[in-house]
Amino acid sequence: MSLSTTQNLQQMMKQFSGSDHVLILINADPDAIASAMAFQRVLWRRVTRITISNVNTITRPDNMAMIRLLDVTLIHVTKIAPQDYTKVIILDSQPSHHESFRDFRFNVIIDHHEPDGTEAPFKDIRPEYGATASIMTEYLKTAKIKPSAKLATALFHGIKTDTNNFERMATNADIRAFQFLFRHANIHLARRIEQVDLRMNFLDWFKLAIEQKIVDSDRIFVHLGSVETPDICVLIADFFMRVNTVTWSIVSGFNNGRLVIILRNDGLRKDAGSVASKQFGNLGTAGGHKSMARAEIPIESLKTSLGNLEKKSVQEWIVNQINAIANQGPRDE
Ligand SMILES: [Mn+2]
Repeated sequence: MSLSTTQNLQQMMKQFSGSDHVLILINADPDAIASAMAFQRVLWRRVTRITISNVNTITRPDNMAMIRLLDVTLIHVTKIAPQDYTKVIILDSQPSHHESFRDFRFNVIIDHHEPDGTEAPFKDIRPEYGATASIMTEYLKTAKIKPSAKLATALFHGIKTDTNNFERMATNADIRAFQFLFRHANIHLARRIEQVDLRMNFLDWFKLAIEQKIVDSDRIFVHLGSVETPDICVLIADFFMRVNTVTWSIVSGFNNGRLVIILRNDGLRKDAGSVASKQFGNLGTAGGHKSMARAEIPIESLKTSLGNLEKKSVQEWIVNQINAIANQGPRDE
């Protein structure tokens, strides 16, 4: 970075005056929500009004819990009047990332994705960072603001989410921010937010999955039929992996004109991603990593291939596709 954080903070603050009505636009996920909270705190009492607005619809239960438990007020972009605002900020995204951003001219862009080339009076884009929350934590520290427990918890959760608990790329800057936030965050609240991943009606899908599962030695399969969101298949596939003898978990459902198949394994055996692409890739899209994979097959190609879409036939077909390759020995390297 050519500018020091102090210079960055000064440059950034120069964009605002006391009469400003500030709009912060985000694609709401934990990192973006936390970054918006931090930005709001930095500008607190320095502008007339600050509104945080989300361009996406928030459906993930953990994000809903974060908003509720940390008292965040978000207004959907369709419910705001853009002309009421004198300054517009985008955090944890850039203007080309979502069509709803295109109608705005931004005064400030702060993000950690690769630069999309959009010009703005103030830009701070650091692709090497694991989270925008880490950048915003530096702004707080530089401004000598001690974050409230809720703000620190939000940033803490944002960094954990975007770095997948530091399993994904993170820099020393992310680690430093995390260490600082750890001292101020409410760890119980952070754990609670992290723990929430279900909606009440998902419990019915767990019941169905447990009742209808097929256990074939160390493999568990279940085809759920039509599901309201493929997230249900992901949650149940992860849930079955928690059974001590299970090495493969394959959960599928129909959603939005496709058969979605979620594959999980213990990471010791065959590569889930290559199993998915070998066995399902010819009918749709498939891929993933060593222990996690996903296939999506358009209903028409499945129907052509199977002859029908009955629950039983679909389930049998998936079991056969997996067993055909997974029985070929412990490793495919
Ligand atoms: Mn992010």
